[in-house]
Amino acid sequence: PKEIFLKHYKMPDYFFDTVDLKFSLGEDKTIVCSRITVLPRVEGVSFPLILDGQDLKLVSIKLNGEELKKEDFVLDSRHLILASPPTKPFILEIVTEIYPQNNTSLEGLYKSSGNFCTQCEAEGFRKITFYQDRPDIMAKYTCHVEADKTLYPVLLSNGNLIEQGDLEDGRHYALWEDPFKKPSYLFALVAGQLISRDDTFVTRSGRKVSLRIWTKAEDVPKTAHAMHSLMAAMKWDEEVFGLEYDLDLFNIVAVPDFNMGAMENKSLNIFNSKLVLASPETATDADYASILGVIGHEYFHNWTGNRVTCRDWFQLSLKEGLTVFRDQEFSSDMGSRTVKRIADVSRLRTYQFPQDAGPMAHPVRPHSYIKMDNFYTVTVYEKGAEVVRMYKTLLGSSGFRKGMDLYFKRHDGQAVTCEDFFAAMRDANDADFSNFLLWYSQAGTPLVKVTSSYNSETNTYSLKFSQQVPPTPGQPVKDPMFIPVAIGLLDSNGNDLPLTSVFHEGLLHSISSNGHPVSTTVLRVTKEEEEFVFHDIPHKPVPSILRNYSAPIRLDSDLTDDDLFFLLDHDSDEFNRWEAGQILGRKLMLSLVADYQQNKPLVLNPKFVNGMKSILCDSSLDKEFIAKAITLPGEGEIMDMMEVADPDAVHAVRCFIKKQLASELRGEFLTTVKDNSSAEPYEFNHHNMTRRALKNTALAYLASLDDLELTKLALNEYKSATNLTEQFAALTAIAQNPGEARDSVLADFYRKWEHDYLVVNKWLTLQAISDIPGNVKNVQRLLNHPSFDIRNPNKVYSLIGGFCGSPVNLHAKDGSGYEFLGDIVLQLDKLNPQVAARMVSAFSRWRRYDETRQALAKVQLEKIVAANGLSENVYEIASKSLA
Ligand code: B3K
Ligand code: ZN
Repeated sequence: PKEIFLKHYKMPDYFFDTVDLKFSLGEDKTIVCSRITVLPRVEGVSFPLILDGQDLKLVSIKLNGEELKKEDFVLDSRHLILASPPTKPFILEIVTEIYPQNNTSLEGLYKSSGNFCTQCEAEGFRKITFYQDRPDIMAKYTCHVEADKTLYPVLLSNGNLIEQGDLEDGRHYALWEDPFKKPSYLFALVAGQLISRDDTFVTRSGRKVSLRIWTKAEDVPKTAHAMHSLMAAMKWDEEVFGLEYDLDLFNIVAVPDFNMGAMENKSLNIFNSKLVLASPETATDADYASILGVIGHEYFHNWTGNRVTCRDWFQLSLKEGLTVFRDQEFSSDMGSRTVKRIADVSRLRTYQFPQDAGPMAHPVRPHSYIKMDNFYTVTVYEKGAEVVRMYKTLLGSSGFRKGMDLYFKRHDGQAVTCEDFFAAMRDANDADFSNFLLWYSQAGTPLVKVTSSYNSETNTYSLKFSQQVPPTPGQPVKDPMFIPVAIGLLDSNGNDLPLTSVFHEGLLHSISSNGHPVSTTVLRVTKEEEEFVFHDIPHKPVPSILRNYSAPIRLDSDLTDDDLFFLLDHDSDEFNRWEAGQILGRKLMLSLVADYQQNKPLVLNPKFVNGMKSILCDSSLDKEFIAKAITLPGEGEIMDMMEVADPDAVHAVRCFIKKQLASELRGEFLTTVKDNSSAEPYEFNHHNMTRRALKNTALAYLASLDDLELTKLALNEYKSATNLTEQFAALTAIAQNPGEARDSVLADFYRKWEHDYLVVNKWLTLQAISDIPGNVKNVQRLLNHPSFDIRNPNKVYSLIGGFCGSPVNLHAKDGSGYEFLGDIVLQLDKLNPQVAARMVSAFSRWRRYDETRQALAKVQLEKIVAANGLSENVYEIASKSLA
């Protein structure tokens, strides 16, 4: 396999101006004709024209109308090369044959439950026709689609429908024209039996946009929330960024077979149906929230990604980091900002930190890849979004907006780089960003240590920072980064102290806004070691550091437990209140893990119980915030902090604390469940959602006690629930404990929802992720369950992905989890390399475990790498994991 490097980027020698595509869709083959106007970059000089192509049967190729003969071009398994094409503009016409009905990779043109659909990002267009399949080739497309009218009554592609009609033999056609230049990865085609929910959005400049969400007929009622989300997103982008939609039609199609969440093809978004379909009975609050966020995300790409796209795939975060940031902000504005921030930071910690500390660690802008699909990662997306957020933290809302405006002014219609975004932010604000660009090129999570001291004679308070960026593959030594640290200081009553000035590098800087002191200031930490001294601080404060998580770092401070309990109670920055609880939770869990490993009895610190109790009973707090604040840090997070990760100890300790809290706060939890029950019909709004979140968290605590009365309570909740959020939470609560209640309620749930594959997938996950010892056997059995299908990515993510989410069983000491995963990865790889690669990633941190586990995991990785015909996708991850 060949590695591709950012530093080898070269401008293309030929540009494509217009592309006219013609698809004749059929049951045993599809014929694709493409007619491209090619413009040499430098006229008069001849270079070879290299077209990408994969799994294509070439039927014919013509240049300026003349059929080319075998000796006029070179064809290998990945390319079609014209050695010396004309040095003036010319027309290339290529006819290929493809077989979508056999395409299990779900990349290129394929079939999903009888319908045709496409997925071209990153490099799937080359599975449709020969093309320069790279994002800096931007062309205007037309697309003519013809197919059997009965089987495929709906024919969709990008842009505007300009013609349609009937043909002979029961066939019909549609001709689409997209007026905007686009890279091939944004091309889309859908054909099939689909019905749409229609609505209209009028943009603020008065353009009437038809909105259509397509799905199979019986699911149309479940698209109301998606439509509502789309309209909210369109409005929000106008209000917050001044960005309007630019065509008269916007289509979304929901398909059941899709490798990822969704795809932002110009004016024809294609979605995994689990991110479109929702009804109170079949989707949870979490599903409703994801749908809102992802519909927003794909819509926002119309500007950040489509109108301004990436020069090359290394720049992926240019569109993804920015668009994730935009969808995070959108969701924050639609719900609770703090809770959304907590959820996003948890996600970063749970998934991105481990990636950044493992063999697949890569910068937000990777330096190289074997298979681009492997770099649609939490680093490029979520850490990338944190990088965008830092610009905003540094520039403020209006400065950030100025930067965005300049970015679009300069680059609309172009394929650009991360530096271009950086330059727009900098130039629009005349900002000094020193070494900020390192965020794009250095991998690893910076570790920042802070020590504090108070001087009562001078009334000064000093914070000393030191930073270190850990080595990552290919980057043994790092430079210090530019880290914005938002700070507040609390007085002894827990109020924010006014901040007036700070002494730094020999200068006293005043900090104020319009002449008034502020309660939060952003320090710019740029050196390995650095001190900031606050003046006019009348007594020793408690510092609130990294407010709202102002930079994607690990923070290590000298705050005492008392300080942390104080912050948990008082910090005006709600994010840091949650964070204080989490730091306490992490410390507690780590010390109990040590006790457990030394066979000491486990005892829970009463202060922690009290802290949790006061949060739980604080009626002034947002209920979802309470639910988050009383949830312990995840097992992975704790394992990450250990020298040698010990899944059994961490799991035992987390269960112990959970049960201990449940039994000590039993009365409070029972009241919480009672007070937050409601018989009102389901509504997805903040008030009801937070109520359900808190109730469900309390119920999970209670049911962990495995006591008859509480199981009955949960069973009653299960039976009386009128929506999936509460029903599934009750099921999950009951399923914690093996036994009769669990078995019968799981069986009941399946009987009830057998007909709804999205609900059944949750049922699969719930069983797969179970910590019941030896659960690998159940998962193996479920592989043969009628509801499972290894060709459907959602089912694989539910069952196999679910199993990987259970550390005790994946890392079972007898190696059974590893062996199971190793076998299934090889089986998947033959069908769908992208999905297989996602699953093999669960092995990547094998070196974090003890020697016995390491040896067992290594055997599986070696088995995988040695397999015949292994895909590049899986090879890249498995071989890098072994390196
Ligand atoms: N841009 C797509 C992801 C494509 C993944 C290709 N393997 C969805 C998104 O991020 O919006
Ligand atoms: Zn995206």
